[in-house]
Amino acid sequence: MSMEVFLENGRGILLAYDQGLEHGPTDLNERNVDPASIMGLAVSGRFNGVVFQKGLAERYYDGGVPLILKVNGKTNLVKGEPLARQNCSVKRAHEIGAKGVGYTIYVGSAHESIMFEEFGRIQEEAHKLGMAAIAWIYPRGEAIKNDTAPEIVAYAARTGLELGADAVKIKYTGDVQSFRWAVKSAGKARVFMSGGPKAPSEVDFLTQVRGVLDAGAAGLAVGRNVWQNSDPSRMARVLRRLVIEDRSVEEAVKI
Ligand code: FBP
Repeated sequence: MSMEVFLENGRGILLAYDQGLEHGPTDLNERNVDPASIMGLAVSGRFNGVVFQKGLAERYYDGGVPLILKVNGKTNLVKGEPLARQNCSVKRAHEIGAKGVGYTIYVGSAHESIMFEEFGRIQEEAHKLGMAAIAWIYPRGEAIKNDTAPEIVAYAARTGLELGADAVKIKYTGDVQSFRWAVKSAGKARVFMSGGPKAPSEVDFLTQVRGVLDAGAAGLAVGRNVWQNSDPSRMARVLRRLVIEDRSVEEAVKI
């Protein structure tokens, strides 16, 4: 299944908003705690897709941009080896209007085989319905000492390709050269950078994004670095200039 619906000039910026489940409302403020504000931002900021869990999608998705329905997730209250099981069927995601499903796989976890099995089934069901299957691939658990080490990130990317993901969402290694190997390892699976906590400065974040693009990635799936920004709409415009229009950081911020 193609990712084309989420791409413009071969690039895409996806607005992620499942942190209320993954981290709790401590990530949110008076404004962005309202999912309707994020749906509005996705449309006005011309994002290439928005990522919701089922509960938000059913109540707030308005069809303004393509939807990726996240079909698994967990809170950060659970300790030990990470496992996130499926919580929404692919059929339901399709009924809600999703063009893709998202699923997190914690590679390296003692429970990775359960997530491999679930993702395998979800990918087949999604493709039958003409939807993309996007894997958030996060190396995590006792066995993982450094989840951004180049060989670990490349392994994560490759795992997504091996399991049939149309796109993989992985963390940046911190330098273009090593991330290029991760992108190569992902083969025909498109690579999206995972945003992470709000960066110390806007330029730090944008420089990371420029790095992943220069390494051959398709774009990014980002949440906190956009909707925690003091001016999310401006950040959306800057990101479009950087990612879709392929400008330098210096040019992109001149708005
Ligand atoms: P951010 O840009 O806010 O990091 O969002 C990307 C994302 O993958 C979300 O979809 C997810 O909620 C979160 O990161 C998971 O973060 P982690 O598991 O690293 O705490």
